[in-house]
Amino acid sequence: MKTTLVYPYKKKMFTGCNPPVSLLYLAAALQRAGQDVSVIDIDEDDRSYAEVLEHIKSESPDLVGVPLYTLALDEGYNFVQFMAKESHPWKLLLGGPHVSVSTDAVMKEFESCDFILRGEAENSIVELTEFLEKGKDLSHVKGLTFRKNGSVINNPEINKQIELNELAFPARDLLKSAYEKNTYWRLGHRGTTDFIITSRGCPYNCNFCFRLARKFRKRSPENIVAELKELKSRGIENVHIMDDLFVWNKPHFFEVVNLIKKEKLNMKFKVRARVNFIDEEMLRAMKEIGVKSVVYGIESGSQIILDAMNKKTTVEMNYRAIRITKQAGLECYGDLFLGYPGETLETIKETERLLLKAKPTAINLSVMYPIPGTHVYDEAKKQGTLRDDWDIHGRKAWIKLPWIESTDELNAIRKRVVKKYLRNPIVFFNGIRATFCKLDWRQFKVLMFYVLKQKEF
Ligand code: B12
Ligand code: SF4
Repeated sequence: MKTTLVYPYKKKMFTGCNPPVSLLYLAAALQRAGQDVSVIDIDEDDRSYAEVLEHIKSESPDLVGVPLYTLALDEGYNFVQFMAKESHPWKLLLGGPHVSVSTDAVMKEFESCDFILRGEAENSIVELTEFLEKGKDLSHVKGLTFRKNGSVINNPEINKQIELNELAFPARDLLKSAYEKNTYWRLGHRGTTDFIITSRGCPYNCNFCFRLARKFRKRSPENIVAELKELKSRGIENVHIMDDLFVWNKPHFFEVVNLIKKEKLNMKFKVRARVNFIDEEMLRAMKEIGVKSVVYGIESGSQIILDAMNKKTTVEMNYRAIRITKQAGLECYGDLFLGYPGETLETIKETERLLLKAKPTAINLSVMYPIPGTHVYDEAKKQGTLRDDWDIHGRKAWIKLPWIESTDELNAIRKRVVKKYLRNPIVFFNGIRATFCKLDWRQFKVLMFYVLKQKEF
């Protein structure tokens, strides 16, 4: 039984490109179970759908797996439709965040889909392939949705949470050629950049956030450092620790840090952190082990909005986190968005004030997208403020605020805020220092191409 997992989304941006770690986790589980598996990433050599399809055919798989994301549903659909144009011998399996919530809609819209695996799928994908191989009754595969005699069957959820320390590390070998071609990189880091996930689930309940699994589980320090050592042995020197909760438990955080020191890993890190857990001692320790930048979910500069989001942070914590991070000599990145219910021109001004006063090194300011499965989406639906909805043709859901008629208006405001922030001389200077001075030639070319493409700055 051969499975091919495909990542058909272009992840390549002017800021970098990440490997499809979720698929590499699934592949590792299949490999460990003795199954034949391959992984295809569209970003390797900037392939077209036709080239990806040719590659899939050359693998002669029995099962092809594709992830779906709500915000990229149209892209996922286009790819699946492209595959379905020709008859093929394999079964199509869909998985990932979007299918886990909108299962029935996906089964309806994606007519060529044979199976869906809901939730974390390392165990269930192994079960599915083994059941298919042996021709066993699929109604016993937990978390599986499938078609039988014209109807859709949803098997019960997987009750057992996956124990993270027991998982095989992502099967990066399966994308060896992509790694060798330096497909994966981040702006501000020379050479290959990879990412790791040190925990899953989250004990918080931010109203806008989509979580596949709620129960918080973290990997042991030994397990985390073993994966880092493996990355190092592959020649990867830059690692992004992607989960917010890496800093959640201070003793655990220091155990990881001390182990990294002991192993003399000498790598460069970018770390995500929550503003309410960070302090000077942790930042000093981060600097010592090679952390270069910290990313915070700042979200907003308004307390009213932070409270409405149930973020459990304060504006003061946001200011403080940015200040002490920069004081520690680290770059500070902030993720924020505009348009949460309750947002007004005044709350946006507060966000703008925070950006211009605290001056994080770089920001990612977006507009609010309500994702199915989140509290804010459900509430907006109940209150009649949800406009449009996600569909396979690229339509996006948004939440009506009393003072805006479309997300375009919000986007225009967002652009104005970003421009003001970027035109601040200190921000501009820091931005140049954090990016241009650290580029290798290839990254420089990508960035210049992007800058020249912009009509205005
Ligand atoms: C790193 C990351 C990225 C990176 C890299 C993604 C990559 N190459 O894998 C980048 C920056 C490219 C990215 C992009 C996007 N991301 Co993102 N990303 C993440 C992040 C932080 C970690 C993902 C990860 O690797 N998790 C660890 C793995 C093991 O978990 P997992 O991805 O959920 O995978 C498990 C299951 O979902 C399932 N599964 C996943 N894929 C498949 C496929 C098959 C066939 C099967 C059977 C099962 C299956 O099994 C996996 C193993 O248990 C998550 C948040 C999080 N903590 O998970 C957001 C997250 C996945 N991203 C999200 C979103 C919205 C996006 C974007 C749509 C954003 C945008 N505006 O474009 C894009 C879409 C994807 C794309 N175009 O590539 C949302 C998804 C919500 C949703 N309902 O769709 C999340 C959950 C963040 C959030 N809370 O809002 N992302
Ligand atoms: S935004 Fe971060 S802290 Fe909030 S629920 Fe999501 S992962 Fe947890």
